[in-house]
Amino acid sequence: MVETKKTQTERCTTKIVSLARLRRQHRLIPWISLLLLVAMIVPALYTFAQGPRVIQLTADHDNKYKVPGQKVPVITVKAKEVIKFNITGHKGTESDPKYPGCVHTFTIKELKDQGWDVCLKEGMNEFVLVAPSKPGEYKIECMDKCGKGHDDMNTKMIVQ
Ligand SMILES: [Cu+2]
Repeated sequence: MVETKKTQTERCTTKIVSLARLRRQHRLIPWISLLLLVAMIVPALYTFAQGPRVIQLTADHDNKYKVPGQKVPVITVKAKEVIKFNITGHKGTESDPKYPGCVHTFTIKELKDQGWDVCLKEGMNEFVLVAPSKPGEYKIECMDKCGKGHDDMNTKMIVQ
């Protein structure tokens, strides 16, 4: 009988101790939440501060789009990604009177109304575009009749 009572007391003490521990753990929850929140916000702020990803291209003399380090240029972007293009334009062999002042264009026919129709001038062209929301393959092409090779002046853009 005495032993049973002792065990009960022990059990009670254990319960109180674990309750106290639980309370201590509960007190930690807001701090853990805050820490998680900070861990989530900091990378987002960092990305925001860095600005959009920059993609470099050349629209060259020989009427080809070129990406440094790529033999067959392919641009890969994420759906709705904001991209900053730095495109160096070099005049081809002909000028198209339909595009005065442009040496080439940077056009996706089905996205013209979303700004994907840029006149490329001689020298550096910097502009920002938003990738389409629909994943798939898109064809970037030159609409400015720039001479020999113009009909094949295009490059693939993959939207993931
Ligand atoms: Cu062209």
